Amino acid sequence: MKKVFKIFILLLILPILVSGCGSKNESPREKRKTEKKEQKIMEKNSYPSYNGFLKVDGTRLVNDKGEDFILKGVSTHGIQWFYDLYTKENIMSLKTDWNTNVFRLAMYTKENGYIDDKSIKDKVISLIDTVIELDMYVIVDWHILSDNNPTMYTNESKEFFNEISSKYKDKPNVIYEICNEPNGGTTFDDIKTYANEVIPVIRNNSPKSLIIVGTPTWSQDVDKVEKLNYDNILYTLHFYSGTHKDDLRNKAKTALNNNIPIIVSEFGVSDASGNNGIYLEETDKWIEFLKQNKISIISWSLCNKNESSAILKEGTNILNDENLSSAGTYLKEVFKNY
Ligand code: IDC
Repeated sequence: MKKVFKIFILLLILPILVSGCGSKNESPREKRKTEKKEQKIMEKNSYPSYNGFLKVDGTRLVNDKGEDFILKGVSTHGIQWFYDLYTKENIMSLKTDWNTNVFRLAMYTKENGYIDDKSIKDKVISLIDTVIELDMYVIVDWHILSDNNPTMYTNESKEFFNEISSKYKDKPNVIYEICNEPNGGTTFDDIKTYANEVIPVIRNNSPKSLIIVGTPTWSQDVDKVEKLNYDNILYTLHFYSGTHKDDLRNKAKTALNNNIPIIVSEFGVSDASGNNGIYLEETDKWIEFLKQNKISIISWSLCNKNESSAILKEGTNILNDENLSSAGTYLKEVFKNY
């Protein structure tokens, strides 16, 4: 009887003894539990409802509590071509399965984009609403490309951003990218002229908003940036790993040394055409460099076009593992570990 009682007591206190040691010497099960808990907190902490309006502090991106913050996510292809793919379900998969916290809306200005067809604005607004509902950040990208100099459509840009920033003035989710990729000889002075017109319009409506500014040579010359006279501005660097390597990373290093806050609001695992490759070893080098410097990253692109930077296989529509292209499979892992 006595022996049975002793065993009973031992069984009772054993878990306490084990868990007591746990803090220093956790069992694998306990460890998994703690990790899961930490993961949950991290996930919760990744979204706008926790982080609020993002801010720039030196070269750091921080949340409204001053804690380091990294945006990571995927860009649409041209909304004029692939709008039907950007369903709530697909964007939700990017959040829950891909571990991303931002979705970028590439609103082309030309190539049947906004300048040619203003009705695309309604699609952009509907997408912004969906992304906000999912508690993610959303980048509204004025996607200049064949119209190489942003000063070409300054008035249209002011009108567009005035409407969007007044509609979403209280929403920390919405981030403004005012000129995707200046090119064709556009200088930083041109960009400055344009930015000095557009930024005050946005800030007049939404003073705390985060704004991304493109840089010369398809958003590569971050080394040529002179800071604008506004708070909370990020300057963007775009790379495609098959084309842009050490030389461009060196520009990024120069920018950081010059105290210029940068973001990679577009990158591809293909070459600069959006096709060929894919170039995973080169992308790995980029990702390691960017991760070390806590730089935000957004990949090109969620579409099912027959080009190697596309995340979905041609002919598929639903963002699940089965439908991922090689680029998609690779990028999903990048985001999960970033
Ligand atoms: C590419 C698309 C391609 C499309 C082309 C022109 O992948 O399908 O035909 O635009 O519209 C960028 C641009 C981005 C480009 C991408 C790849 O921001 O619009 O998309 N790229 O060329 N800058 C460097 C590369």
